[in-house]
Amino acid sequence: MSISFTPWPAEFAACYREKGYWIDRPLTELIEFGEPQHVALICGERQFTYDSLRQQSDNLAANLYQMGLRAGDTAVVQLPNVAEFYVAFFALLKIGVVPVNALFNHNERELESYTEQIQPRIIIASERHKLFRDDVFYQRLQSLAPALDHLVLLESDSWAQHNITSLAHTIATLQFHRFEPSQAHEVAFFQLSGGSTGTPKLIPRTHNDYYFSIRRSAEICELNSNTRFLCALPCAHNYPMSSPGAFGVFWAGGCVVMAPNPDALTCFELIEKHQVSMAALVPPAVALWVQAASRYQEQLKTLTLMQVGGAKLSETIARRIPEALGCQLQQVLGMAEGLVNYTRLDDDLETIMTTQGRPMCSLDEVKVVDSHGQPVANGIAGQLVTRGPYTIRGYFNAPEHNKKAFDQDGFYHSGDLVTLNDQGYLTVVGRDKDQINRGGEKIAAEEIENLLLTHEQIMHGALVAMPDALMGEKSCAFIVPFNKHHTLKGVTLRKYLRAQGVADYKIPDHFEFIDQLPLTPVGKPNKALLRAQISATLNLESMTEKSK
Ligand code: J2J
Repeated sequence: MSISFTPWPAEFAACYREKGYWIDRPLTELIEFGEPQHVALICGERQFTYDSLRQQSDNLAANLYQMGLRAGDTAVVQLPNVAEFYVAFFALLKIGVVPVNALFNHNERELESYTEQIQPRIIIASERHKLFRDDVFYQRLQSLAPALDHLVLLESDSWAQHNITSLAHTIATLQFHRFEPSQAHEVAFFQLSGGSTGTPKLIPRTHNDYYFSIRRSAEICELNSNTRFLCALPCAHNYPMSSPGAFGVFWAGGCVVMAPNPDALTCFELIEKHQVSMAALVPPAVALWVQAASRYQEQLKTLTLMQVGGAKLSETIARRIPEALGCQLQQVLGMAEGLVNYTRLDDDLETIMTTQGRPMCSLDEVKVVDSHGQPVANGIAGQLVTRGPYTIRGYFNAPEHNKKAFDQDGFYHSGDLVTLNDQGYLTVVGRDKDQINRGGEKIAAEEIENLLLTHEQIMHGALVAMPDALMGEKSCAFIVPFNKHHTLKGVTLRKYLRAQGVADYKIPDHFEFIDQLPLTPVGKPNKALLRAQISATLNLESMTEKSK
């Protein structure tokens, strides 16, 4: 059975096919073109040729099939930045199993939510994550998804054997099977939404739409078999996966070098050791690279392209990148829902430094609209709304939310406030969604507010962004306790949230205790005011700090 999703209207689908954007081929094809003996993937001391990447994902696919997994089944995968992430992804798709790839820093709550939503038959995870050091959490997931009957763990058999399969062992065991991925117009896998609601939304991506977005991205970034891409961001994120990311590099027959994290010195060593030519980072990481680079220029000699996206890059840092890192900058404004914008490699310097690029395809329809949905003039800020050949028409199983996030014409309302210039380039100027962008990591305010409200001493809670020199934004929770003589403290609330099993990056960086929440005329928490308030407090603090 295939996964249900909101399809593109037939006339749009026909047009995307006619243009050659949708080619009705499965995503598994991405690893089929590389030269057999060319290195596709480097992970620590291990190197995988295209031949071995294909063979290992074949083995795993056949073994998963033997274990009883079938087309239309779903999987929750949570792996760190390791080669097995890709092996597992292609293996699952080869037999038509539809995965959602959780981020490695996701925790109980996120994994439970994905499990409830997609009802997986298999979890592929790693004992390096505290949740999978024993089988307590797996059993909890089983209680949420009755069909869940397989746990496959990355680091073989370190604990109780029953029903647990070792990923390494399964990959290495030769098996033959004829593969049948799902149809190209069907859902291939789920991507994760940054979200602005209480429950994390899932994004159904079809083979056709995702494959197009990867091919077009690879073209724009001029990838070829000599490209050596450093995957330093979490490999499951849409950006290092597809813009053009590891998948674009596989399609072009190049090589992906895995980094455990974006730490500058770790990455510089990898760049030198493996002659990396291109990397993708978020703004806080690139700022640290720029700071550290002066003493390591020798190591960065092979780097020619640095992509920056996920959050707004300050113009000051942007301008320092070419000289500090000795390479070209490319800005990327993307979203897991679809639309990706790039500055082009041959754009003039001003465009590269001051915009977040333009859509990658001529059939990306992009409008900048005011609060009534009316297009505004170029140069005026408004909300970015879009539809196109690789932008979804609806979240998975979320009819109510879809009514708000998509309009009647199928445009996705991104919640990003942007300006459009006469050349069609977008500049992000703000946000009209209840989300905090913590250096590229997205936090849905409502999710954390709902959790805070379960605390017996809390009457109201509002999570807002506060400025931060390195991260761009951090999160601040304004708390109204029931009792004026409350005993609440930041540290206890942090502990409380951690105990609820929420990912660490979502835990508020700062707490402010107040008597009442300021309200807007319609009676909602006035978050603009709260943001202004916390900015003013921080300013004052930094001024007193300086004057000491
Ligand atoms: C400002 N805000 C940005 C940018 C994303 C490529 C690159 C990034 C993502 C991503 C992605 C921004 N300047 N350059 O999926 O394929 C904010 C916007 C956007 C949201 C999407 C890709 N680049 N953003 O970040 O789904 O608010 O995807 O709507 O995680 O990040 O977040 P996400």
